[in-house]
Amino acid sequence: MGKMRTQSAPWRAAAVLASVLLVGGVAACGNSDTGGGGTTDDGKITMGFSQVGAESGWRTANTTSIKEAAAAAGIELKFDDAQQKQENQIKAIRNYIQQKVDVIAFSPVVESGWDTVLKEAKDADIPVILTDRSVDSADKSLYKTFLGSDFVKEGRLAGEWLVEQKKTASGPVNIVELQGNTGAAPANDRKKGFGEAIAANPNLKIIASQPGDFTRAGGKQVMEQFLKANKKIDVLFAHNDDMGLGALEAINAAGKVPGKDITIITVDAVKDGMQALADGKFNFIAECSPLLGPQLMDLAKKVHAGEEVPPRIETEETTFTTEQAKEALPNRKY
Ligand code: GYE
Repeated sequence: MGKMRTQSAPWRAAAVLASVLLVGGVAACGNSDTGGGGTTDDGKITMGFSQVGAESGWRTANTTSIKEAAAAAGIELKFDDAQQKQENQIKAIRNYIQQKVDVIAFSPVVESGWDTVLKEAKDADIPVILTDRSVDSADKSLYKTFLGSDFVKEGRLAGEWLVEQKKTASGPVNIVELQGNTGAAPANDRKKGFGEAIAANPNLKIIASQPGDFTRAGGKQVMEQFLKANKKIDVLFAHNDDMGLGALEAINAAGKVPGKDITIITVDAVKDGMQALADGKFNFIAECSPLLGPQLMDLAKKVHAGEEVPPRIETEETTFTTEQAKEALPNRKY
């Protein structure tokens, strides 16, 4: 008997250990607290999301939209704020891969330099969804889809409005441009679209163009420099509302009247921007919607289920003049 016991005990211990591992393993798949992901048995999807930062009103609204939509869709969200640093985003994505989340979604702070980490996600069989901003990777198989705005179009709409406004201008119209963070898709593309549109009138000239990093502080500081260096500034094109709002302070401090002495065009149409437009301090805004959460969660469910999704999903947007901003403001959600 004694002999039997010594023989069976290790066997039984191994069997118990195996079943513990099995149960533990299955449980870990559906439980993000343990860092689990992979194939869930309870249908709960875990999403790892790497956000750009908290640089603007747009970004805050985007983060809220994603968090609310994840909760509403029953998706377990792991969220990381990269503080506008690519290295932080790469680190967050690698963590999500290690934790075996079901889906990775992110808004790339800049366009270039993602191939290696995206390849790592692909090799780990974790689908990636790009949201808001895109990457310039030649290998489109590295991500499932890109959900976001057409930034070139936003720049073009801003430029076309200006061309129309200045069609009777006989002399040069001096434009200064506040760009988003260097290398970001919305900075590159809005610059491109705007530049192409204003080429229709050779009187329209960009005399200075610098990054203000999409922040109010950046917009204020760079606008101060523009005002110091240039006597005659007729137009400001800011790649987002926040930089335009920061620039207002610099323009006021220089004793000029925003919206009158200097025509101000921005992008986004967040509440503060829309208020400035309604007040006549801004003159035109090309809208960019941050409310991407619900569509993102739908896409996550689809790619997780192995369904095909379109490679590009474009956000619908409009433009606003002062009159239109006054009308839209009371119902503006963000
Ligand atoms: O316009 C700006 C934000 O990527 C579309 O990023 C987004 C841009 C948005 O900081 O306000």
